[in-house]
Amino acid sequence: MSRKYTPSDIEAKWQKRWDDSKLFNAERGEKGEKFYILEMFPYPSGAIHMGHVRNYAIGDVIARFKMMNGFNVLHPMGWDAFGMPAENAAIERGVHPADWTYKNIDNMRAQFKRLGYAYDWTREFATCDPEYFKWEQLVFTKLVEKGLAYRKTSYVNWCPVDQTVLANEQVEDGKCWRCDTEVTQKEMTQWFLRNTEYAEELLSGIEEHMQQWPEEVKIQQRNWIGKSYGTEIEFEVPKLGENLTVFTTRPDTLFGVTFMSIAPEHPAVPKLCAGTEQEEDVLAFVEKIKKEDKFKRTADDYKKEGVFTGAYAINPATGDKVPVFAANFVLYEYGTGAVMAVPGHDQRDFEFARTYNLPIKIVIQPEGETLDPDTMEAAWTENGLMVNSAPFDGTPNRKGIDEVSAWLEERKQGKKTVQFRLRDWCVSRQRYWGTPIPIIYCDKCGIVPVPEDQLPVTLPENVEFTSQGGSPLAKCDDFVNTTCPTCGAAAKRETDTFDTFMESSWYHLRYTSRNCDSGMADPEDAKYWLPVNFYIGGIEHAVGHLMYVRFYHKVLRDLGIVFSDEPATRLLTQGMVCMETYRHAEKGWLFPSEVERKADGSHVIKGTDEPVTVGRVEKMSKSKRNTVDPNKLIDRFGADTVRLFSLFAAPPEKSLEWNVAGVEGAHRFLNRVWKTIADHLDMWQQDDAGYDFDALDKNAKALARKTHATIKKATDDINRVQLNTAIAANMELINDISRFKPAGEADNAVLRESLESIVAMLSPFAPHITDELNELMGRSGYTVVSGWPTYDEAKLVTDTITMPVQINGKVRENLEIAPDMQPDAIIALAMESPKVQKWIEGKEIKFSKVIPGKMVTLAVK
Ligand code: ANZ
Ligand code: ZN
Repeated sequence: MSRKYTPSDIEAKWQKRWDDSKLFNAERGEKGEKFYILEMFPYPSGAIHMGHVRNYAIGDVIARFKMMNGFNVLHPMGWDAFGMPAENAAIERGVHPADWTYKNIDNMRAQFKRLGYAYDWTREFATCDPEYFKWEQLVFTKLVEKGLAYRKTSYVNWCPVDQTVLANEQVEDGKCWRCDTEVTQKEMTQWFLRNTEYAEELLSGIEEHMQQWPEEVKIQQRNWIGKSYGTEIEFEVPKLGENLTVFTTRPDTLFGVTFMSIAPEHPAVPKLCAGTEQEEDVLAFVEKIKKEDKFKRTADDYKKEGVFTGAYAINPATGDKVPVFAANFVLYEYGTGAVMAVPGHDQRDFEFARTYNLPIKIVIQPEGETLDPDTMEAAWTENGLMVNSAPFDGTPNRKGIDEVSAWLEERKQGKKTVQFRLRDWCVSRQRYWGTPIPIIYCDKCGIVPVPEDQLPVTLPENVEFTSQGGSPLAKCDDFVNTTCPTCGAAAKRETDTFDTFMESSWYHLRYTSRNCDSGMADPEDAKYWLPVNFYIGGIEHAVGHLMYVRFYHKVLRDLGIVFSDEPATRLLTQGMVCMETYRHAEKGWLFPSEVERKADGSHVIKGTDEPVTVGRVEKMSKSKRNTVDPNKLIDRFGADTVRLFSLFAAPPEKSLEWNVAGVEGAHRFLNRVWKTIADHLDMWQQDDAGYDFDALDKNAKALARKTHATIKKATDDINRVQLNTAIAANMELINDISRFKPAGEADNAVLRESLESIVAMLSPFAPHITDELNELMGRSGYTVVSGWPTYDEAKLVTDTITMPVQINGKVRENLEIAPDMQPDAIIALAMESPKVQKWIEGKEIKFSKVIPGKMVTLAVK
């Protein structure tokens, strides 16, 4: 045998064998409990990066570990294939998005295969396959029928660069999640899904079903759903001839209202100012604010501005007449879009009142203090006793919240309600490379969902891609012009496509039933495999994808397509892969491969004296050039090393700092495992003699114990997804193995057990080398099949201690005992020892005592 570990000799060979033997193909109902592990599928950008390697390696370890433990594992992979980069490539390079995408998929699939991930490739699909999105279109038409999908004209987030609408979840700090451009607001007619219908269940599901999700994700989801208990209060507005309703969480402050604020987009605004001298100013202000980003408008440091509308409202509690302002910080979509302003007790109202010289009235008095409206520097937002509030004076304000609500309800001036921050999901996008929205507009019949027998609605091929903006489909007459499915008259197709998050909302379902041609999935498949037992992906999806997929799953449940309440039982959010950054004064960011470290520790551009500054450790990104190409690493070290390093360098949830030394360390470790086994290969030529643990000498016992302790630790660690410490435990084990010098058959058996165990335990992490070693040891089959090693509790007992037995002042025996042995048991053990017996036989025991951890003393006569 070749004594040298050469990954390139073995990795492709094993990948082919796994493929040929369909080792990772899952079948429903095979024996063993089902275990569905899923990692968020990649966008086919063309090349994998270290973030992919790590993410998918984490999932692969869990998948293989579960296979070894007898589970029926489903571990699929596919492609989140629609999206903007394909379309941009078409604009910039003239390649068709489909060609670009499928070519990238081929590249990336090959790269994934090189990493030896245990996927069931028979279940692979790309979301741009018409046989995939066909079912999404069909479900959408059902949602239209059920009223869960609807069309609405509203102000939506608009990215001027990508020339498309964005969902709220896709706006980060007022910027487009893709291109970082400031988002503006645009009035458009769009399709929405009624997420808000499920708000309550999305919230309660967090408590009921998501015990195994990271706290951080749950907090973000709770805030995003934003349930708020409050009261709607009616304010009469004489000028309107009708009421304006406000939503407040603080009815206890009702007597302190000194003005009202209303969202500039509120339809009442033009009526409020009609005919007043302010009319023009108000309408100009409205136009200005409509274009502003809604998210910025809610920020604490956002400058509060407004204009008096010229109209007044009547406070239902006091009868006071208060001015109505259009104010930029009031959002039209939240609550009722109108707010009763209490500057004494709400900070935003306070700032607004100070700016526009509006009165401030104190209605909550802190105990032992008197607030002065003229001099106070901030609103009093804490608790206190109600004052200036007629029937409620002296009531603690917390109690007042309920009492004022009840009082208003009695007077029919208000009612308790619940508000959610969650908004319906805008799913229309003005792009080409997405799922066409299966709707036809007919002058006679109106909105007509495309009937099932005409699905899928596919994308036309010959479309012109320009950077001019506007939906490419709208310019494609062949696509747009069609006939009405209901009346046969000429009609037009919807030209928007779906948000790509629609496709990622049900891919977990499709994997369970990849070839189903009667719907999204065969109900038996969905029943058997779902929910996903273990889901892995980035925390950045906390309120985007991870909300959508939960919502959509519930919708599918209510359509009878899935049978669980939630898509995934357990979620792990993996950390980022980070690396040092390098920068040259003129050339800017440099790739690590362009930089050289000199002996004195300084950095220069390779082969020159030009100094390079080493910057912060940051998430690997193309823009900062702090990336390493996994392919080059695999060429050099093999896939097993790359996998092992990405798992060893940090716990899965934490960010990982990439470094060469770490990769080399992982490689050395695998080499050492290889060499140790290669050195002992003749051992497997003989029968395994086995060993009697109790009869082993001290060294052999220690190694056997170490082996079993390592199995226990690795098992527990992998179950807790502490993959780095599971690897570390095996590194310790190989150290102990190297030091062990077997003498005799029993010792050989101990060593053999250690080596076989280490191969099995490393198998999920480094599957190629372990399958090769397994075969070299003469064991047939694959390590994932031969199973995970088990440990024997009896062999785990921690080291014994030596306990001298003194008889009449002289040490006559040394007992080996467990450190936690009880005194009575120690004395009994001592008495049984032949050496002790010799000295006490026929004598009377006058005295016996155990000095814990030290010795046993006996006095005999
Ligand atoms: C009077 C008041 C007095 C308020 C006070 C607060 C403190 P959450 O917890 O987010 O539900 N509000 C209501 N609708 C709004 C809108 N569309 N845009 C901006 N602000 C709005 O907060 C509810 C509170 O936010 C409401 O209670 C209202 O101000 C404001 F001492 O009403 B409050
Ligand atoms: Zn028609």
